Amino acid sequence: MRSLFLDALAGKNLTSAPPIWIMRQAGRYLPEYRSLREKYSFSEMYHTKELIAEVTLQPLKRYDFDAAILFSDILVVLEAMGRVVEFIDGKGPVIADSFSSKSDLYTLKTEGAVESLRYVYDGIKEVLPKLNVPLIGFAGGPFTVAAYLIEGGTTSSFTKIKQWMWKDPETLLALLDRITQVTIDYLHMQEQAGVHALQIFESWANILNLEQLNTFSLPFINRIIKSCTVPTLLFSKDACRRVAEFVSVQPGAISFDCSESIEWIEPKVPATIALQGNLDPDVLFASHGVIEEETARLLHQVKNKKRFIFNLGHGMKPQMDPSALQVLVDRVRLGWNK
Ligand code: 1CP
Repeated sequence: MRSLFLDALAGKNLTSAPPIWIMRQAGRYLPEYRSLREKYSFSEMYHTKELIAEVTLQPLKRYDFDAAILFSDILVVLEAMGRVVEFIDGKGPVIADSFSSKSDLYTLKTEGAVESLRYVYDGIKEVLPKLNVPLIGFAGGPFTVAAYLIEGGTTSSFTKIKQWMWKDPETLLALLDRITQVTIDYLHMQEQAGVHALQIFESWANILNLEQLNTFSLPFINRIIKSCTVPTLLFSKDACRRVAEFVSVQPGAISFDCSESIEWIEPKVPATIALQGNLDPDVLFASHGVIEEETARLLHQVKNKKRFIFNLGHGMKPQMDPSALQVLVDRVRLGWNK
């Protein structure tokens, strides 16, 4: 197996180019994904091992990526805990029986809940023999998963979870503890199926102030990271704002957004933690010439870094053109000496 990605996580990439994979590399910007979606719902797709494998492989058939990411979603953990998660086109996820009172704590399954996620295990087993690069498994950070459960879906105001934080933090902490237990079991299951690394998507940690981050997010992330045996990568929106805090939980890598340069980030991160990122995703809306220039600019900043993984500051958007991503991947392959 070619493994520039694992080499970079271990601080052993001695080539003149970093490994590359892209967040949301599988998904709606790909015409082949959209044509599968005409036949199947998103839910059918992530519950079916053959389709999990097919969609995981779709971006790798087009692009010379150094890692695959499992096709699934962070909200499957809520399904395992007994909630119904619906993905509605144009609206996003909806959890009808959201978390609204303390007694809901006792309706959430924890012990053995992960058994109902066996289809993810089967999907990993299905795709692994077809891959010649490492497979990244993942889960949501407990705070982020709790936010979807409490808000009942996507939100920009987070009014309900903020009320829990201020009115009844003990209940919120008990909920986070339960989600953490299932998440640890779930990641353990992915490791047993054979994933090579695990990314934790604590996407919404950016809405927390420092004290809240240290109360409602990091202790749970810390437990998760400590329980993993394969390398971990930690993602949050606006990670540049919280470098020291994310360093404190010692993931194998931190995925950074594009609000600061690698030169600004690097001295704040110990050499034992890999950096992942951090090209502005919207660069992919620019001309091919500008994509090459911006990619080269980042490559020159990471010259000779053994622990760097090329990615976007956040993920692909459905409106992006697959040919723009090809230009970016080709430029990364040329490396930092060009
Ligand atoms: O076809 C469709 O309509 C489904 C679109 C889609 C896809 C392709 C959703 C719905 N999820 C996914 C896959 C997915 N989600 C992956 C694997 C594929 C890949 O990355 O290549 C991963 C890692 C995720 C993770 C995920 N889901 C996150 C964390 C990452 C991030 O972007 O912050 C979050 C927050 C979700 C929730 C989610 N899933 C889907 C939607 C529309 C949403 C809501 C997003 C929001 O609230 O803004």
